[in-house]
Amino acid sequence: MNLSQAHLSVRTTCPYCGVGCGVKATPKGDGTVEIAGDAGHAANSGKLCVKGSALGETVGLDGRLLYPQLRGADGLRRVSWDAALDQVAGDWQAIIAEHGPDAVALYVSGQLLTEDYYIANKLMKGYVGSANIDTNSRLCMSSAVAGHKRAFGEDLVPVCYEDLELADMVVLVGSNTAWCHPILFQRIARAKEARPEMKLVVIDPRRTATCELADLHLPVKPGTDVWLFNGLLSYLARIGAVAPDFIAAHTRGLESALATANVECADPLEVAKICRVDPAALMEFYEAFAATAKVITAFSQGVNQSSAGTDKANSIINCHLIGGRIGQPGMGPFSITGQPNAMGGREVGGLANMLAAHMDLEQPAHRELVQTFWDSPRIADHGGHKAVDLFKAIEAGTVKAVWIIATNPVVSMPDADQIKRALAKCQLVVVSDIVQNTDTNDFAHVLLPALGWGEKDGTVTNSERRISRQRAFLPAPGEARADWQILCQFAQRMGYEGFDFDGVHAVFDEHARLSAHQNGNAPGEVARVFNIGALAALSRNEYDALEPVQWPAVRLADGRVEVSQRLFGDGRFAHADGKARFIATTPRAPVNAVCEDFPLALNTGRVRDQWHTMTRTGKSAKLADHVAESFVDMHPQDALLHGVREGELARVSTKWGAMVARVQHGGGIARGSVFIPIHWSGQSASDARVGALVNPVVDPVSGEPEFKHTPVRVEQFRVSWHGFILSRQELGLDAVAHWTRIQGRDFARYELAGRNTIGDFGLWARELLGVDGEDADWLEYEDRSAGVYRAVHLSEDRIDQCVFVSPRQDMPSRAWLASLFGKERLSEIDRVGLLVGQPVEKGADAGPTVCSCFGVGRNTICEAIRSQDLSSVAQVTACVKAGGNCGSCVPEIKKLLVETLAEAAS
Ligand SMILES: Nc1nc2c(c(=O)[nH]1)N[C@H]1C(S)=C(S)[C@@H](COP(=O)(O)OP(=O)(O)OC[C@H]3O[C@@H](n4cnc5c(=O)[nH]c(N)nc54)[C@H](O)[C@@H]3O)O[C@H]1N2
Ligand SMILES: Nc1nc2c(c(=O)[nH]1)N[C@H]1C(S)=C(S)[C@@H](COP(=O)(O)OP(=O)(O)OC[C@H]3O[C@@H](n4cnc5c(=O)[nH]c(N)nc54)[C@H](O)[C@@H]3O)O[C@H]1N2
Ligand code: SF4
Ligand SMILES: [Mo]
Repeated sequence: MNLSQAHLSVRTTCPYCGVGCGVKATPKGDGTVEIAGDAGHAANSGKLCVKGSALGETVGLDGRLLYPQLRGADGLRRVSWDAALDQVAGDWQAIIAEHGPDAVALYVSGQLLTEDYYIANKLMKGYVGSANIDTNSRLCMSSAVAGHKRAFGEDLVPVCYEDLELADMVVLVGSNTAWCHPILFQRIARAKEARPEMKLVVIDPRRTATCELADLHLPVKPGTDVWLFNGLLSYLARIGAVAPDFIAAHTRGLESALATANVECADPLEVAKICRVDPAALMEFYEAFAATAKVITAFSQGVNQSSAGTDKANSIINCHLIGGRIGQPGMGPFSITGQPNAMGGREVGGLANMLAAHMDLEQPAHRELVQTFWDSPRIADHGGHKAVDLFKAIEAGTVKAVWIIATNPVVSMPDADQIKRALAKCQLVVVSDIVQNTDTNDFAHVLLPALGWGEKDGTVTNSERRISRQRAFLPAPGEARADWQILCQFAQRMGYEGFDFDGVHAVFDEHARLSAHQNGNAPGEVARVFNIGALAALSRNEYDALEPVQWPAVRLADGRVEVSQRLFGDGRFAHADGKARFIATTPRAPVNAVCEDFPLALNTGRVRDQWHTMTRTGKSAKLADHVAESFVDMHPQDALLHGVREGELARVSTKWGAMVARVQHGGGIARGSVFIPIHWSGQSASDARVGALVNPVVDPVSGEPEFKHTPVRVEQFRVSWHGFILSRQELGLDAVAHWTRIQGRDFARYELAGRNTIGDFGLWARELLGVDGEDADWLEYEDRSAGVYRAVHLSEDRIDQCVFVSPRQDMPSRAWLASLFGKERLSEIDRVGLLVGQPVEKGADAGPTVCSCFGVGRNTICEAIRSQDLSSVAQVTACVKAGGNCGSCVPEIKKLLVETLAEAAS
């Protein structure tokens, strides 16, 4: 980008979830970037959720990894790209020469662009000659992929987003859509508003924000989905809600699937008991499904991340096949993808058990096709290690070098302490990332700086198979390079030909050509539905101007381009005989059952405003407040039983690891389970990395880990004091028993808890805050006998730092204190407030953030509801703005309305 381009809007794609919203980014002269939704993008028509809206706050260069670094005896030191890549290539060559190609591995990510991913896969499978390339999509979508392949013969998502709006019933299974795919959720919400008879069913053990809109919520016992859908299959067959012609012409295997379903699931009462749901509610679901032609069953991690994940997916697909609810507008099974390019990764064959362009490693004809196209010296002929096995092989020493790209496995893998052990033992760990400090980077021998969102160019594919461009609008910082480029430069050092591309468009071109290469039914060809031949041979300019387009995008013999919005409309599936398969799915419980020592089931997942390990969203103050700290959500009775109290810290442990989190009664969880979010790492908290607790059990077909079910124990985490600090300077808090760091607008906030006795508060506080000199402007209040202490460090009448300590949990409002950091000088009233420990002015405490876009707190909303008699979300928005931008907080405002009105009525 050159300077004259500043101030021009660039149309690009959001780097977070698989909805794949179009974004308009406008770099301003002062280094900031203005972000808006792209009204021309079919996924979002101009809307963005709160994470997308906050993208501008995450593109700054603080904390970025900007130069290649090598680890020596005295830590990391900066080196040239040549030195870094020579080192990696030299080591890989030596290891491959001595131990063979399976002794090296890539571990990559659904957050890579398709072009990066294509190169990584080509490098490993065609040149190194090993399929030891796996990706964090193994943790995410691999059960859906395996389910699709079993049912359809190819990894194909049959529907498009519009189908959610055309459906008469949407079933969301194991998906907290309101928080994790907010723009899709809003599309459903608007459709339902226009047609209130449209039915929304949510199947999730928790009562999530998604349930606020649901007509029916089935809070299933964790892990019982196969029983539920086998029960539905059995019911549909029994009452004759089937499509005999469709079944006969287009499917196989119903008999055995049905026989299997009937073994345990023929009696809905029995199913209700096993799934622990109200039998009447279950029947309501079954009857509505049977009575509705246009049904979409959308599923996500509550389905995939299970030791029965692939069977869960197929048990859902079975129910669509039996009634022919597939291939037509408004109907079908719909695996919602998580990461921005989960789909693109699947297109290039980024998993250890796939080839490229939807071809199979096990099939000699497929291997030959790909190898000939690449003109590569070799081709991997057996599957590589899937993620969990890969890190086991690293610990065992059979894999001696791993290159980790755009993922943070020390946080996100199950049994995450095992990942630490593996990396600590590994001969060569290379990490390509965009930030300097991550839990994984701590183990890197070589750190390589990658270009991030806004700096790099390429394509991503969203949940509805729509390919969109990510475009650069910022200059490359430091010496960072694009991931595909780094890999190509490495490949050339390895002596491989086939990596000489004169731009990212050329990589895309090769990928598009391969998708169409010998793709047909003639002898010697391999038919695949994935075909983007129409996008081959784009010039650099055409590629830059590429509009979002769904695949397949096929160039017909007469030159016309045919794009398919949805698949299977003609009843033809991708198995050789053209028929879909019913899969017999025998239900089974999660592998590790709760027991006396670990009596609760740990469920893990996401919160609304953070993205995974927070390396990017963690930089935004706007996103920090909604959920500031890790928590363990549990039922009040379970809390009582285990001796922990709401608001206090608890130690949560499993056979694999332990962490500390604050107890919360969100009101949405049944007895027997607890829920902990996945976002906190060693960078953001002393001990809140939940991956360390998760059992490394995987689905036998897909290899996807059972992230949603690990037996745990919850017990009191005894502390002698609680506290928090707001500070304009970053602090090191290793001496404190428990801490969490939260990004503020002009400061960092630290929540603390200590197990020690503080002798001299003043001394302790000055040391912790790094305040020296007697003449520092320092206000303090101390009540020794009560153990209460507060101090404020001012510089030139502006608040610089403050610290509060108390033996009790209830302390002054952080929102109020945060507001003081925005003031150029503190008033007398502010100072008095600081010393008494609460705001003196009415309304000064907005409460915890509900609406992140406008920074509206809970107190403000509830006060407005009470004082102005508000009764709808629209009125709340009109009054205090909350909910008026991205709408992600609407489910929570609804909940506050109900609660506040109920309070007022009582
Ligand atoms: N805000 C935010 N959005 C994101 C992400 C993020 O980090 N933050 N990440 C993105 C990614 S990569 C992904 S994969 C998606 C994930 O999107 P989702 O799958 O919607 O999110 P999760 O919170 O992982 O889990 C979904 C739900 O599964 C439920 N569940 C647990 N066990 C079971 C079960 O046995 N059966 C059923 N039916 N449900 C169960 C959980 O209670 C949870 O509410 O989100 C994407 N979007
Ligand atoms: N307990 C539990 N664990 C889970 C899950 C769960 O539900 N429960 N969900 C799983 C799922 S679905 C997923 S998708 C994973 C996600 O887990 P991860 O992939 O480990 O999480 P991220 O924080 O997204 O990691 C992305 C990394 O890439 C870096 N990065 C960003 N952009 C670029 C780039 O352009 N190039 C390069 N080279 N690096 C970049 C970021 O700084 C960050 O370090 O977590 C999985 N882990
Ligand atoms: S829904 Fe939000 S996070 Fe997902 S792509 Fe759209 S703006 Fe980005
Ligand atoms: Mo994911």
